[in-house]
Amino acid sequence: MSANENNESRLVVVSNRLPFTLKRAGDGWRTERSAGGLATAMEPILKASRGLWVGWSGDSSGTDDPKRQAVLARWEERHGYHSVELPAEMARGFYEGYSNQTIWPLFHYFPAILKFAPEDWRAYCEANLRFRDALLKVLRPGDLVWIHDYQLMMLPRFLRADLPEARIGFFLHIPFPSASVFRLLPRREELLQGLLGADYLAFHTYGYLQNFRASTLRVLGLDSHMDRIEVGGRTARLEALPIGIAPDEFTKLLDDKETKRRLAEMRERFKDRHLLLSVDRLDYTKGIPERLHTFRRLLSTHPNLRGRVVLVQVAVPSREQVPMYNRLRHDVDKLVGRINGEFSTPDWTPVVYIRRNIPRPELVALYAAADLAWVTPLRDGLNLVAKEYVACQKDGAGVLVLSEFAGAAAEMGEAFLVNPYDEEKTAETIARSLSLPESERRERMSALYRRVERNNVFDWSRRFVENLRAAAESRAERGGESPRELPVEQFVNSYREARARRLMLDYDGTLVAYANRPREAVPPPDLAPLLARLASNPANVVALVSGRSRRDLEEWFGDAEGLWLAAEHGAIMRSPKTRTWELYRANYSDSWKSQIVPVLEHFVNRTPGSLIEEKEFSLVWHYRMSDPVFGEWLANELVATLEGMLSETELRAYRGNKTVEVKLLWANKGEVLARLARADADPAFCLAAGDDRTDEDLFAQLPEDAWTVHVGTTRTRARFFVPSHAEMLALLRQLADADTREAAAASGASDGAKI
Ligand code: ADQ
Repeated sequence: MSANENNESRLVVVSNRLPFTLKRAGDGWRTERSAGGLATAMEPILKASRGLWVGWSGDSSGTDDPKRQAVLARWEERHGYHSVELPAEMARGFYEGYSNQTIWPLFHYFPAILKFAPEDWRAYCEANLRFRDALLKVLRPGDLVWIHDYQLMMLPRFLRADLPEARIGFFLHIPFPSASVFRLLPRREELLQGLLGADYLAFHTYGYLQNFRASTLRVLGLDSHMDRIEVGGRTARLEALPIGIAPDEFTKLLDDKETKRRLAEMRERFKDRHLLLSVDRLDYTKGIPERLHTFRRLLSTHPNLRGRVVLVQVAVPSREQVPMYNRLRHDVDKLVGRINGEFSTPDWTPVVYIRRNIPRPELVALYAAADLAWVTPLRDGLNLVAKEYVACQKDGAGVLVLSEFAGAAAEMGEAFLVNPYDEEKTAETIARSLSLPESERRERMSALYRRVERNNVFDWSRRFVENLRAAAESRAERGGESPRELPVEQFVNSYREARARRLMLDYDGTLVAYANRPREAVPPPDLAPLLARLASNPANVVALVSGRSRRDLEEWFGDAEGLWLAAEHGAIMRSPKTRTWELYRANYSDSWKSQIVPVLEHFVNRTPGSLIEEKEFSLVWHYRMSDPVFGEWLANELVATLEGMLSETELRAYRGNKTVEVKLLWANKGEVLARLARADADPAFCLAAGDDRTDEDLFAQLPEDAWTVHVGTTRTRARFFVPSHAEMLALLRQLADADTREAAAASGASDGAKI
């Protein structure tokens, strides 16, 4: 796909479910409207755009049935809805499994009911890959891809790997939990990496955005800014953009004949009584049992309200295949029965419970008739019901009681905010708000209405699309800078074809994971033999180029035949021939250390968990074990302090991976390259792999066609990246295996290729 702006650029919406659901009807099929907030919100937008919608039909059976295919073909032709086929078992693990029993409870702060099965995670990834394949079929250059919600968090990365130029935006409809909760998620790293494939990520509130940033820092160690995060050489833009509704769709219905008839009916039915209304998907996050308990308390503590209030609870069944939802359904049935049994009189039933989807005109009539909307989810990404109620109270004096834990609370300040876990205070707030003078209720409601009207869904989608376009354009402008995920096959082939090769490998973070203390990052037992195996091929020059001291390298790799060792970022090197260490500069003195150590000690004293490492040619402040946010902040401060002190010297302070290192200007990995080049002609295949800022010197000095590989997904000059050290090791094994297979040919090669 080309990065060029295309005037024909379309909006391609991707979500788990299409606005239509496929249902069996006898031996044929019928189309139903999908329930839930997303379809309600996006429908008006798609109507207005010439775009496409890619999603699952909700049914996995009978895929060969021509009648079924005909229905899906009609969806495509008439509405631009492209269905993604998911086999039943995959759909179960993906949707009922990882999406709704792992991500959903955890992101809504219910870790105790989280369930995780590794096969569900695999199904989640496979399903996301199916969505990618469906997109690859329909995407045209310049299209804007708008991915929705928690079921598709791996899709941005999967799509980016195939289409590096794709313009990808992601919107999360549910909360992003605080980092301490997010950390509990099995496969948390992968999920964050998945999201970071997008050019633009938006959330309902700043709180969620901040939680996301804190999680990328705590889980992936990635720094970010309020509005962006650098990753894989790209910038992903971040924003808080709460969704709105299409208020006119509700206000227009207020004048509809059917709605008016219903409204008159309800007013008659509930006359002289306060109508309290709740409308929810039947989901444990919506706080329905808690609300019923609170209602019971209200009736117990305010006997004057008995006979004078009615709670209409509308609940649309949802996710009935997930056991937790069935249990909830029984609990709610029982509670409603209990309250009605306890308080009903011959002419008054306190709770009217409607457990089904109700048509829009009926819903609007209810919203208009209600004296109070009781919207108290325990956790909710935003909550559209609160906004729909306000829209239907355009000229009304209704009261909105809203949970603090709904995203909508961040923008609906005139509502009565409550903590749904506090039954007593919530009941008090309800009783008090019902007795407020009408003028105050009207004032609050009209302020809310203006807000709902202004921040409507069209505005929301227009801003999303504009921001996505801008984010993708600025990436395209920076164009060639972006690294791609390493194309493994091409890489291995290029190695096999070359008769002379040079491999320069960093150690920490590149071949092994970081450990809390530097000395703990010992190599796995097969690493030195693997490097020796590669170095034993006469066509290869293999150098370990590390910031480590010579003592560490000697201890771990000293016996690996044929391996070049460069310690302390190249300040000293050991050639495989002489096996002695050579220093770059004569007359080196380390008297500078006595001035720097006290500064670093000052920072160690202020930062629990941090420590100083002393090497021959440098001093390092490590803060991997410290609180990451505090650590980053102090690292910036330390660099700023040192910069002033060192400006007149041949020393500099560098930020590494959870380190600040004071080292000599001339000790850098680029110098190692010069040294190797003196010992050996330029090879046809050149690999440089590294993960932190010191490796960037090396990447910068290599020719265009070198295989510069960054390990991890932070910003880099390298042409390619692999996600972690595990993939890097697997690659080296593949190269060594390729050598073994060509051993016969290699044994005939000239010894001259090797030093
Ligand atoms: P949901 O969890 O589905 O959405 P919500 O925002 O309240 O929650 O939307 C529910 C929608 O379904 C509303 O439009 C409502 O009118 C409709 N609805 C509910 N019960 C109904 C019934 N019985 N009959 C007819 N219609 C009914 C997710 C997130 C939310 C987020 C939205 C949008 O969980 O936090 O606000 O996406 O981003």
